[in-house]
Amino acid sequence: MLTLYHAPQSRSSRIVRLLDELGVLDQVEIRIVTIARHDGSGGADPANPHPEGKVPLLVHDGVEIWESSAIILYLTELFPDAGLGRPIGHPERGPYLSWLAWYGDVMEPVMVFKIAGLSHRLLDVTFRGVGEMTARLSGQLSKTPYILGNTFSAADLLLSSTFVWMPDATPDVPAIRDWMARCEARPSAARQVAYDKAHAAA
Ligand SMILES: N[C@@H](CCC(=O)N[C@@H](CS)C(=O)NCC(=O)O)C(=O)O
Repeated sequence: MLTLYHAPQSRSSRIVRLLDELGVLDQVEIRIVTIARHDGSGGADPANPHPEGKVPLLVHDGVEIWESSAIILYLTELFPDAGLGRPIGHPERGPYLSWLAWYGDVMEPVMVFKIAGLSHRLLDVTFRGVGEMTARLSGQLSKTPYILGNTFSAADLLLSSTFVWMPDATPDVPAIRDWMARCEARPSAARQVAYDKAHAAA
């Protein structure tokens, strides 16, 4: 039994999209919950068991999995047939794990600090900044069409979700813009938007 706690137009939207890409939307119960939004609207939902009131949260046979990158790794291993993860022994396994972790440990903090207008030497030393983040992405994407190589993976889905969420923050670099266009041309992108629109009232 798999349950995803989801708030439309939030970080859990990318997990709905992943379920679609995996072809398993019908095998997961999606429970729509409210969350506290940055604009002060909404609020934590008592129906959401996430200890911090956040989404996404995946529950599999009573076991909770939280944090987007962990959920993505979990789901791509549970449903390997779509080829969106990279199994142990695959030459792209190391980069797959690394980009998933890099998202949460570097990319997300860097973007949040930038949008919050925060700047501090310790933040720069620890996470670097938007310039370095952009260089890291474009360094890979100028060599290969997707972040791991020649085929789309769940790492592309996770990393690109940042700029789906904040299009104005997309670096004006051809390799990144072209990669975003490739990722967003996938039918799952439009279906995810339609899904959230249909459930937006929650
Ligand atoms: N690093 C976490 C972040 C989760 C997160 O902050 N989710 C937001 C939605 S965009 C949330 O639930 N916010 C409600 C709150 O902070 O109470 C992940 O990627 O899963």
